[in-house]
Amino acid sequence: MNPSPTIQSIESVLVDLPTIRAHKLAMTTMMRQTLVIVRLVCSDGITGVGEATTIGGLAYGDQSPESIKGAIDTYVAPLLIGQDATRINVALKRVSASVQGNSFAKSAVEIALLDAQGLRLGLPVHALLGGAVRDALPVLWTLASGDAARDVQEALSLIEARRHNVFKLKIGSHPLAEDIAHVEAIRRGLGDDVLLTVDVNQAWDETTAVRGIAALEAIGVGLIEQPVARRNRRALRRLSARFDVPIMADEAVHDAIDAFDLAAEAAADVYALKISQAGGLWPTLRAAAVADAAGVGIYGGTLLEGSIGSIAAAHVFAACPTLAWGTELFGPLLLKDDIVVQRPDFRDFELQLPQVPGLGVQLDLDKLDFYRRDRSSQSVAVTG
Ligand code: MUC
Ligand code: MG
Repeated sequence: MNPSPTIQSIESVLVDLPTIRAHKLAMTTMMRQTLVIVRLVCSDGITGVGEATTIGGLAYGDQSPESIKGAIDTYVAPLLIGQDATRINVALKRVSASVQGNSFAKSAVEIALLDAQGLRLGLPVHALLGGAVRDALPVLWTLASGDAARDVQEALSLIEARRHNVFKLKIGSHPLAEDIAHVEAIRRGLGDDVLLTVDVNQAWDETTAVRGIAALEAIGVGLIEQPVARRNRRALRRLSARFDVPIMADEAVHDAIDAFDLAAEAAADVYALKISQAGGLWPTLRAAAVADAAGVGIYGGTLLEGSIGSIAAAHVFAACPTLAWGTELFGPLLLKDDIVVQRPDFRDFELQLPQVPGLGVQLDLDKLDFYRRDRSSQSVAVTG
């Protein structure tokens, strides 16, 4: 019998891609997205790819693209070189024993290991996770240009193109009355039949949230995401108890332990699960299992990953037994260009799950070369 393949090298590359338009969130406005791309080479000649992203450097969370790359290069990779590439649980346990936190770095490497293992066994990544229970995933679109009229036009053309029919609005950066007027204008423009959700990205205090959610409920908004600070679980619980409209935890729920703690307090009706906040695909499944056990709805969240990260997320959300609230895995569509050979397939309001071995996404090495930050041409490519 052949000896098990080992991990030979792990490379991480920062890639800056321009967005198709400004993307305005409560804490930052994005003009570009940075991907941390991982290439993991094994002794049997197989290379797996992984990815992690965040939003706005350190504006969204406490791990930046640069810190993710630093954690991988300096701490995670040296622990894994020479380890059995097929015993992914052993490899990740070894990392966790010596690396606290850093869920994004762990997730990117776990994705690359699963891609490699899928390629090796001839199985799609979802099959390694127990198998998909759906072959395509509903994907909403975030209207975040900052301009209500432009948002309405954008939504109408996406409905017409059968790409998205549910829309999330980013609010929280303006005075409450302005934000409510913005949501009302979009509701008027799209009519009552289109499901609208809002994401406050932690921007409100509890009293503002009480007024804001009451107004949004009256407008017919279908879901309220992370209205208050991530650590203010008690406020989240009081808001969930007070209002009929479902309240979704996002920044407040990273992993299975958060999922358990929030469920124990009945603090949220829905969880937005994100692969890198959870620490990878298996940790996402573990958080989803807790949500299921607690009767909490699951929503496939994004940190605006590119094609590799979004498809990795698609494999895991396809494998979740329940997914009551669909997904927002539209990250690749927000990017002007890509670094993969074939971009993900979005049609009929859904993202199609690749059914080929591994993730089913192949890096375009020329494009990677062009957009990698450590090339001097990069600064020219993304400015302006
Ligand atoms: C977030 O907080 O949900 C997801 C979609 C989007 O536009 O921003 C992200 C982050
Ligand atoms: Mg959110």
